[in-house]
Amino acid sequence: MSNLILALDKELSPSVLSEISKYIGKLKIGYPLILRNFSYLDAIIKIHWEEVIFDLKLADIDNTMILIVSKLLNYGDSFISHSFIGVEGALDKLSEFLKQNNKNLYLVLSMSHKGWNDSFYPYLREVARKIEAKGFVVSATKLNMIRVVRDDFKDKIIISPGVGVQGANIGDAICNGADYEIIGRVIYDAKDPIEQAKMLSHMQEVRINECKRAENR
Ligand code: BMP
Repeated sequence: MSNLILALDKELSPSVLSEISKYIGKLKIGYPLILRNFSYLDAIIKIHWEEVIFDLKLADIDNTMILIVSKLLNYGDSFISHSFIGVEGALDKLSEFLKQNNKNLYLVLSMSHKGWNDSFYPYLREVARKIEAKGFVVSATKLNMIRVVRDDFKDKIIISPGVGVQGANIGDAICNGADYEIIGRVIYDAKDPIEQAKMLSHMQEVRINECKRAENR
């Protein structure tokens, strides 16, 4: 299985997704699909995924975030929240609630778009150190930030968006310390999404092997 996460922001048929899941084990679902309807969600989570991650990028008070994730507890394994909202009255209670329900939390530490300001990272790191998260979202378009976060958090999972349309090359985030690369449009907009998923997982493997060999030299 590849180190890829499919960002499904546009729908693909359950039968196509079932084929893709042979190459890509993790699925990230965001608002575009949640707002579609729950019967589609029902159909696609029946496919055997290693992990279904809800990308809600939560940023609210504890009570509201808990009410939101409660609606989706039966559909997924993990939830993404912003970290800038801070600990008390927000992430403390959310992380406690998810833990009680055997669900995981990922925190956003560095985003991929130009307007994101990484000079706030020291504050986000302080928040992240106080919360028991499974891992972090760190952009593949900023390999230096992946190295910084990996250095600060040795045992957390780093998931990394920005490959393809946003400019990052496949495999580079992993070579710099990420665990998974998140890919959306390059797959769901492809003429043949199954072939594309297969090809990308192969390309990622080749690149990871290349950088492992370079490391051992
Ligand atoms: P695409 O491969 O089509 O660019 O999609 C990237 C996915 O990762 C989208 O679902 C987007 O919402 C998400 N994402 C991102 O692009 N940048 C971030 O900093 C954080 C994200 O979650």
